Amino acid sequence: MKILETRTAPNPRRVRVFLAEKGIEVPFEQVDLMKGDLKTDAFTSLNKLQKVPVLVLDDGTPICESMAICRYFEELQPDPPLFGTGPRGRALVEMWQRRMELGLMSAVTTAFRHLHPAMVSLEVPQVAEWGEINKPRAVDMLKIMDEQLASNRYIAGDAYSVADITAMVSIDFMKPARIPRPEGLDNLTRWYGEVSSRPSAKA
Ligand SMILES: N[C@@H](CCC(=O)N[C@@H](CS)C(=O)NCC(=O)O)C(=O)O
Repeated sequence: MKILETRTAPNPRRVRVFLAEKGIEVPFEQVDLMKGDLKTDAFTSLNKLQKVPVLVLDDGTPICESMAICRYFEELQPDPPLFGTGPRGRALVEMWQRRMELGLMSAVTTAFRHLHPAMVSLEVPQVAEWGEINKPRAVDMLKIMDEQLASNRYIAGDAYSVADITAMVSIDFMKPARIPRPEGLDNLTRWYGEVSSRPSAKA
C-alpha cells in the first residue's frame, strides 16, 4: 500500500492529518504536480482525473478522492472515529464536511488557481474575475463557521472530525491564495488555535 501525493498541495494534507489522528503510517511517494508528473501515462492509469492524492492498495487498486481514502482508513481502524458516531453524529459530520469542502475549500482553491501566477499552466483558462468572486465566498463561510463555533467546540459538534481537518487545511491554504482572514471572528480564532496545536496539524 502507498499514497501518491504532492506534499505542498492541500488535498493530500487532509489525508496526512487524518492518518496522523488515527496513528496510521502509510508510505508516501512524491509526484510533483508542477512538473507534469500527474500527466504521465503511468499516473493517468491510476487516476484519469490526474489529481492527487491516490491511495494504491496492495492488489493495485487505486483509490482517488481524499474523502474516499479517509473513509477506507476509517473502516479499517474505526478509532478514533473521525466521521462521527451514531446516525445523528455521522449525519452532522457529513453535513459540515461537505460544507467545508464545497463551500470553503472549493472557494479558496478556486481563488488560488485562477489568480496565482504559478497556476497559469495548470488552470487553463485562468479567469481572474472568477478567482476574485470566490474570495468573499470563502470569507462568508468563515462567518458561518464562527456562528457554529459559538456553541460548539468543533465544527460538527463536541468531537473533532474530518470536517475540522478540511476546514483547517482550507484556512491554512488561504495564505497562498492571498485571502486575508477577517478580524473579529473570535470563535473561529479559538477553534483554529485549538485544532492547529494538535500534533496532527504538522502532518
Ligand atoms: N476532489 C479531489 C481533489 C483533488 C485535487 O484537486 N488535487 C489537486 C492538489 S490539492 C491536484 O492534484 N491538482 C493537480 C492539477 O490540477 O493538475 C480530492 O478530494 O482528493
